[in-house]
Amino acid sequence: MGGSRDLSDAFSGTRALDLARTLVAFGPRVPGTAAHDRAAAWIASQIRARDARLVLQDFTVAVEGRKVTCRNMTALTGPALPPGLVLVAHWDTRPWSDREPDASRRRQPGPGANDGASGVAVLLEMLRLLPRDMAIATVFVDAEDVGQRPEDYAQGSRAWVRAQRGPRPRWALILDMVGRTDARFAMEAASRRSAPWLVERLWTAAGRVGAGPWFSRREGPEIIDDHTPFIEAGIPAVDLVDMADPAWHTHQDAIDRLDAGTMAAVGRAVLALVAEEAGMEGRKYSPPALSVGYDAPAALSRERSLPWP
Ligand code: 1BN
Ligand code: ZN
Repeated sequence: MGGSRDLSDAFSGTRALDLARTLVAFGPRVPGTAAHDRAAAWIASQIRARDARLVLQDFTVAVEGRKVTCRNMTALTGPALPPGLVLVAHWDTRPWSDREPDASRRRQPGPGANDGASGVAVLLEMLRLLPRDMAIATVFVDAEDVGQRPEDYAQGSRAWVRAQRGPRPRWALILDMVGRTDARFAMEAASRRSAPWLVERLWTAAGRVGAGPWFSRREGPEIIDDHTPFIEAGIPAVDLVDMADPAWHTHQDAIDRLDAGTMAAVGRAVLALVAEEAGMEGRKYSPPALSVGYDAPAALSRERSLPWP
């Protein structure tokens, strides 16, 4: 996309949606299943294709009394320094569909399209574009959603934070459930307490790139999610999360409910924030030349029909 006006403008919502479709097609990414392992291998290959340095972290969690192996995958870009910025999405799928209206299906996992795949897809599309002159960790965490009790949630991000050495990152931004048609992001309460300045900067950046309609000024409730371990470790962290998805933890959380426009709004808002950090706001932008050819999917020609200014 040589013709981009600036960094955020280079983000393609259709590419992100295609990435989410590929990920969801592996089947529910429940730790301990073959679909989970195949999805991990695909995410790792996507990270490598964007010329990032891949760091794997394996750990075990207990799901219904069974020990299963989980895997965090970190994509490091920019200089070999401790990352100043951390971008996070969970890639696993909840083993159960607790909120499914049909009680007979509650013990089976749902597709995890918005819950899991949407954040991964937005981060993978961003990873192609991130400026390579800043040390950034883009982290695909596992085992966010194996919880029954509060302390069982966010185990992957807990393991990731625990393994960090060296200076603390400036901030972390978590993307969770960021792809639904009609998504409206409220300001999650723990994020506002942890980093009100970062919430403000992200919401302002969203307004600048035309993503304002997706970002509500309403204060949402506090939740436990992947921002929790960061905040507990003293790292300012914000969870951009759609807490009002009616398909959440049901079998309806499927790919057909995701929307390229929402994903573009999120990707562009976050990239505008990153551009601000990198002091490249408003500058004309060329994406990094990747050594592995990034396939330009047919999707790009469809991009023009996106409902986007
Ligand atoms: C996110 C995805 N979460 C679970 N699956 C955490 C969460 C908790 C999200 C409460 C919304 C409300
Ligand atoms: Zn969930």
